[in-house]
Amino acid sequence: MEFIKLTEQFEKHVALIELNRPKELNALNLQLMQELRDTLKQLDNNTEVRAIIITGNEQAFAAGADIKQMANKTAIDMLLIDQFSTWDQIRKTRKPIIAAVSGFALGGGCELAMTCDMIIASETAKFGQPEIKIGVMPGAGGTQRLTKAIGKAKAMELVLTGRFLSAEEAKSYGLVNKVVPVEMYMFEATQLAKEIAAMSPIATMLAKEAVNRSFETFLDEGLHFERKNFYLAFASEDQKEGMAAFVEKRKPDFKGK
Ligand code: DAK
Repeated sequence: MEFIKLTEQFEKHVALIELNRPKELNALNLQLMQELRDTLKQLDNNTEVRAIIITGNEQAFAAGADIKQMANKTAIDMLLIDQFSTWDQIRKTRKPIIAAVSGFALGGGCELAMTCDMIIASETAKFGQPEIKIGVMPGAGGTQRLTKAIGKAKAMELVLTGRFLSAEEAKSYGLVNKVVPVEMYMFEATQLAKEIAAMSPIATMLAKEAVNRSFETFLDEGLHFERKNFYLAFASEDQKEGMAAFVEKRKPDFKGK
């Protein structure tokens, strides 16, 4: 892999993916996105991995899709490349993904962070959908996810002006989980990943799926879906272990079975 650095055992049950095109501020070209998709698929199938962190570097999480690669494409080129199937695969990752964001998270970079399940940001993080400034609009979920995360008025402002949100603003609007000094964001993301990785991976997977459902459906269907996953959790050994451990006043040892 050229543009993705993978550390499969970054911490116990935690994998780290680093976007690695630093000179281009991690602009997301097609190859990088395919490598990211394949890596996430591999980690999703690896039972040792229970949580995933995606990060860039201090300067940039990702400054968007690669404008130079897109500049001369026609609508039919875009249709045939079918980047959406790559993005859909990322969205379908069943294990929890934490975005550790420092510096620019713009356009596709912001959309990628929002496709993750949680965002830990450094104080230097800047979020935005500046596509309007180059004559297009968000294409990987930005108009939908940003609006759901921060509300219509603010999302409309960002999408129509291309303005950036500072990390603190992003936190005040509920886009990010936590903002910390730049030297702490990887530590915080790792702590969160470790905490999640200590839970039953089966319950985690079912719960992630159910929370995501709330974005995709009406309440009645969402509640129905949640109920099915709740029952399903009772088919796992982890449920027996978790509840037995509570009763016996000890720490549970989840096996992912
Ligand atoms: N693409 C290609 N190269 C980029 C880039 C990008 N998005 N962003 C930065 N770079 C490159 C710059 O060209 C420069 O390269 P050299 O000129 O040195 O060769 C290098 O990174 C450093 O950038 P700057 O010199 O510009 O650095 P500054 O600190 O002055 O400015 C900046 C940083 C982030 C404000 C600026 O680089 C900037 O405005 N970048 C573009 C931000 C942007 O417009 N992003 C949105 C792109 S459109 C889809 C999925 C996704 C998308 C579309 C469809 N499908 C599933 C169909 C997404 C679209 C987008 O993201």
